[in-house]
Amino acid sequence: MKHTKMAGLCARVALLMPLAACLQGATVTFGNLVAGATSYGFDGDGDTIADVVFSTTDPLGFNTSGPGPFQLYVYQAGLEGTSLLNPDLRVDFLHGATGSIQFGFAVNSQAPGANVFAGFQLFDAGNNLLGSATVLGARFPIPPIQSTFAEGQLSLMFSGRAAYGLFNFSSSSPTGRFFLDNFTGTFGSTESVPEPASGGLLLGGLAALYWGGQRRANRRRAAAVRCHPSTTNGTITMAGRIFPVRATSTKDTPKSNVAGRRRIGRL
Ligand SMILES: [Ca+2]
Ligand SMILES: [Ca+2]
Repeated sequence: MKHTKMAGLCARVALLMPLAACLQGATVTFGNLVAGATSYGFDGDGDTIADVVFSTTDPLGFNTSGPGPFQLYVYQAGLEGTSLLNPDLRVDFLHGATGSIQFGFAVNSQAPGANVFAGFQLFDAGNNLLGSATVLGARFPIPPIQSTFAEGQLSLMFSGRAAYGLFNFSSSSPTGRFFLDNFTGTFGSTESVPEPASGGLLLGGLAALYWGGQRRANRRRAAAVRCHPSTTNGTITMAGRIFPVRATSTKDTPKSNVAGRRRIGRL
């Protein structure tokens, strides 16, 4: 029986372990971006040191006005900047990034085309290219309308540890602007607890729950053993305390048993 319960717990741990790993990613939403700033820092672990830093060479800096509410992949307010440069934006990872990067983007073009896109390149600390991707912007159905501006979602899986990334956005508008939002990845410092420790804590917590339950069950069994009726003097003894037996009719028996169980439960 115990083995069966432990097997059940192990199965639950196995189900929860991937969840713990997933929690180590982070999504940057630029909610506190300051208009006019030329850089934006994301502090994933709360130690006041930015772990992911976005920067532009545009002296006018970023904007926060955004493309409006009718977009699928970009929400007010993301990070807005000029798309007239190449690169338009750079991101640096203080602790490196691993696995994959994903983000939503839009540009101020209403008509999709070959010159409406987002391009992204990732490099390691030795300036070696780890991966790159380009996604054309499109307008998606958002019933009863569709995206106001061409947009898309770029996903890039890669091996190694990325040190920085370069963005190049393109818009068909002469006042080219891009919007970036929901920049998602694993940035090293986003884990407040390292992965193995997370698993250990999870196992420890489940084990404590299991053994706590066993102790409570043992106490209840011990109390039940101490609970034995005296048939000669009309009393019942529970855990050393004596209670009078009021009635012996079959009608009262279930209620008395319930009361007895409630008392045992409070011991
Ligand atoms: Ca930090
Ligand atoms: Ca550009």
